[in-house]
Amino acid sequence: MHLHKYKAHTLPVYVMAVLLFGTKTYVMYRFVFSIHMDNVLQEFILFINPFVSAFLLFGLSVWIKNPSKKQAYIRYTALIGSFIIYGNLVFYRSFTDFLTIPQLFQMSNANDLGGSVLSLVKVYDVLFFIDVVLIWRLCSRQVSTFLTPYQRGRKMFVLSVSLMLLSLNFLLAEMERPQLFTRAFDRAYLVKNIGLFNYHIYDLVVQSKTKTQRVFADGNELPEIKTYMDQHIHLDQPSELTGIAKGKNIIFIWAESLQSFVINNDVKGQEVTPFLNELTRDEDTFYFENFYHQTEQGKTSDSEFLVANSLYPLSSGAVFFTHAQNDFYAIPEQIKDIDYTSAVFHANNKSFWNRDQMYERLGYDHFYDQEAFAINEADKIGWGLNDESFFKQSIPYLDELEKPFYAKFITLTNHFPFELDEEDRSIEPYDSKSSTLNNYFPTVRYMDEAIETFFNELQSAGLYEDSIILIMGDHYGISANHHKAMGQYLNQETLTPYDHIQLQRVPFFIHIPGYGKGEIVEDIAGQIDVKPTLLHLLDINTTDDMYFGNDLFQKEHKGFIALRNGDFVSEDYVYASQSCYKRQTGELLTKDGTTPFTEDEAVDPCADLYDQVKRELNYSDQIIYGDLFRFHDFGTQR
Ligand code: GP9
Ligand code: MN
Repeated sequence: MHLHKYKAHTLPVYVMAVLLFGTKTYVMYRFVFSIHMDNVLQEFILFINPFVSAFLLFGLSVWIKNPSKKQAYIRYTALIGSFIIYGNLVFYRSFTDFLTIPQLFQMSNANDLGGSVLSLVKVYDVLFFIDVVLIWRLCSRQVSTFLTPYQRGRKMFVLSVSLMLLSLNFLLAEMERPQLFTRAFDRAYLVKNIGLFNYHIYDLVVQSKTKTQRVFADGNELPEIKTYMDQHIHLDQPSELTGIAKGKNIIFIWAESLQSFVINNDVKGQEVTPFLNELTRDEDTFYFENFYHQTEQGKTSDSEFLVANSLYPLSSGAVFFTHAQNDFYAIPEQIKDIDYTSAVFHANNKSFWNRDQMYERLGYDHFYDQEAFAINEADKIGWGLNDESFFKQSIPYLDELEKPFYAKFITLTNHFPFELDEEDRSIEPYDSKSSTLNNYFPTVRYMDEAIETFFNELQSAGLYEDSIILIMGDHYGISANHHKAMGQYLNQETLTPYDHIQLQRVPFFIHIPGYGKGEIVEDIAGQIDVKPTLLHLLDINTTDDMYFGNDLFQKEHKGFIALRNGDFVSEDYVYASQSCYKRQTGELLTKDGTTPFTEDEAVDPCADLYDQVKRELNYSDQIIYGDLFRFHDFGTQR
């Protein structure tokens, strides 16, 4: 009896607290929040994380000498920790999302929640505090463990173990989701990989960095940027197309990972994209064959940002995450003035890329996320609902939208790792050592067919005639890691930096039913140009606006397309990996910005543009970091 008692006392209270609080946290993550698990590694991380975090938190108590302070620390850590999890749960019940620091300070959200908060609290929720009660009581009973202060060695040991466990957790998280910390992706991913507490700390760091940069800006930076724009970007000459979309619905299809190299191309004798190929030749369609994506780590969300604002995304992280509190004057907000309704359709988790918050900021009226769709097992491919079913299920919603509308459809099936069951394939994969490239072709074809079906469905629903349909590839699907296989496909021994840049072309189509004078446009173009082009099609006056893009239908162009890493393309040159190439031939002109290879190029022909590109990217960054649009008057349409 005595021995038993002694044994029970050998387990220090903080360790008991770790076990109790850790178990509670795990049970809540796994069974109360509906966090979706994709694989065993995620399951494992989710299992260890609550204990790792709890060990770090409660383990700190060994440093406190005073017994009553130590007792209070353990008790209040358990209590406050539980309230943090519980607060998230209440929020989650209403928004299926985790709290962010900005939201915590946003009254509008609190009001949304205010009235219904009681309905989100359940009687059985008291069970989530059982561990707190137990820890509280343990603290008073096992007083003896509080009396003996720990030796320095023991303290260091506890701290080292916590930090090692934490590093292991982060390492596994990074393995499960490379670049998790720089790119963030999705709050649900962050929480399941690093836990709620670490997620809140991460969010705090990101948001404070953003806030500090913002505080130091006062709007004095704007005149210089505006002067630059006035000098280089001329948007005041109407084109033949100006106003053609006035009053029409805009249907904008974001084609996941679609690159231009598949257009009018085949694989093993089979056309890859028969429908899109037909569109390139269609008389109602403009096809931009030298259109570049300009995205970075924020991938799809970066392309959305580029199009909505005609600003560049950031060189690291996803601006959708880091600057979702900024003032923008994005397309959806702008077109409200001409009575357009805006909506996004995307059958994924709404917090992916922080879309739910960013869309509100950009002024979207509706967001049909995965909850708006029935996602049966049979209709799932890869990341979720297949494109066919996605489009089909969207039609009734689209039909109900108030007209005219601006509706964006983000597809999902053609996403890495390009999974598609054999029976769903219309063409065979390619044969190379890269299964990624091999499988890309059948999923691209799948998407091509889904888009064709969507066109037909729009026609049957009577939505086609009165609409203008845009299709754009969001970013590359095949990364530079697959260059060897890509070289084999393109019949090239090696791919140079020039080839790499040319592979950053993504298709862009503007389809205007009944127009009759469409063509293939050879001019260089990029995602930065979509906004001014589209606004002019809608006949919106853009003189007071701030853009870095051109109207693709106007004669005068800025003359280059900047990629986010500083590489660029002009009508004559391609600049990549510190080298200047002739755009039409790929001939290497200068290397490392210094050595001209040809006699007639006395100086590096890319040098001037190089400086301008740097300058422009820097201006765009300044606007985002300083939240400078809050100081700009966007004129009458605001
Ligand atoms: C996720 C989808 C894909 O919702 O947009 O994102 P990506 O990985 O392509 O950026
Ligand atoms: Mn994408």
